[in-house]
This record gives sequence, C-alpha cells and structure tokens, in this order.
Amino acid sequence: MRRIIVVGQPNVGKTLFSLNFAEFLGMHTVTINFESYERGCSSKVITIAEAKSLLVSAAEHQTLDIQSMVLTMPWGKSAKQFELIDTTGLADRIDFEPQIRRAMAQTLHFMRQADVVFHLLDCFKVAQLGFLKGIGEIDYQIAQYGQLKKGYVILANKIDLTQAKDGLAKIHMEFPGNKVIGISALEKKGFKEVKEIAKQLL
Ligand SMILES: Nc1nc2c(ncn2[C@@H]2O[C@H](COP(=O)(O)OP(=O)(O)O)[C@@H](O)[C@H]2O)c(=O)[nH]1
Ligand SMILES: [Mg+2]
Repeated sequence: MRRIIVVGQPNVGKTLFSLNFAEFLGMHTVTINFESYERGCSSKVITIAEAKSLLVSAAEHQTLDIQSMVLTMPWGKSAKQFELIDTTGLADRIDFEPQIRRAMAQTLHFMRQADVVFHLLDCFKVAQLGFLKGIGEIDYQIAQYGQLKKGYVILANKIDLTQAKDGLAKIHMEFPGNKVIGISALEKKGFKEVKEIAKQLL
C-alpha cells in the first residue's frame, strides 16, 4: 500500500490536516494506529470529531506517536487504499527531552519509507515573522529530501487567518519549482486540489 507522510514543524497543523482530510474523503470513524518507541503499537477506533478534540492542540509536541490511518480514494469506478501518516513535528533545535528527540528520529525513519511527502508550512507564521524566521532550516532540508520521493507537495496551511496570503506568496518565492498548495486544515480549503494531486501521485 502506498504511503503519504505528513511532516513539518510543531504546530503547523499536521494532525488537524490529517483528520480533516480523512473526513473530506468521507470518513466518519477511523482506526488510528499509534506507534512510538516508548509505548510500542496500539490502535484505536475513534470518530474524527473525538480524534480532533483528543489529538489536535495549540501546545507544541502534542503528537509524540506516529499516527497512521488507512484511507480510501475514489479510483475510476472503484477505490484505492492508501496510508496517511501523521508525525511528530521536526524542529531546528535538538530538544532537551529524550522522548521528543526519539519521536523526531521516528518521523525521519518513517519519512524514508514513504512514497509521498506532504510538507506543511504555516502561512500565518511566515507572514508574521518573515521567511527567515517563519521557515526553518529543517524545512529546507525536508524540501531537499522530498525531491527524492515519488511525490513532494508543500501544503501552505492556515490560509484562513488574516495576512496569511502574504505568507503564501513568500513560500512560493522560497520554494520555486515545487508544488505549493495554499490550504486551511481548519476550514478544509484547498482540499479538493490536495485530493487531486494525491490521486496523481499514489
Ligand atoms: N486558524 C487555523 N488554525 C489551525 C489550522 N490548522 C491547525 N490549526 C491550529 O494550530 C494548532 C496546532 O494544530 P495541530 O494539528 O495540533 O498541529 P501539529 O503539531 O502540526 O500536529 C491547533 O490549535 C490547531 O487548531 C488552520 O488551518 N487554521
Ligand atoms: Mg500533531
């Protein structure tokens, strides 16, 4: 089964994107498989609404497990299954917490195994801080690594917030030659385009 991995800095909206994209594809209840160095593997059947209240947070590093779901994409007259993998945020600095360091290493491990990389950036943050501070060294590294994959797409998130469009323009300038889609994980904006590109890449 093909795998799409969702990566980016902490708090860019990876978990909200993953759950709302699952909902956009028609899921109401999902089985989430959790995997971490400390806790091993487990899985949970949960409604998307419950998962959002449990797993999405304004606090950094809410996601310390690899959280994957098997989703279905319409495929001609039938359907195609793929895995969508939500990850721990990658940051420039080396974290003080060993648990966070291990979770980041696990993100890198899963990124190696993925076919397609969805790289989330925060348009609002880039608009506010400028690209020097809003885009991390880690983001340029992810972009470089993404070129080696079957598919690499930048999802410029939080486009619903005021001034975020300035951030989107800056992201387009910083990553020329890459596919960039402006999205709102919160309002499911841009999801139709994300679905179309996912269909091409899977
Ligand atoms: N306004 C807005 N907020 C968002 C959007 N996506 C995520 N958020 C918020 O950003 C915070 C971090 O989201 P989360 O999905 O947990 O980020 P993660 O750490 O990358 O998984 C939460 O408070 C979300 O509600 C978006 O598209 N628009
Ligand atoms: Mg998360």
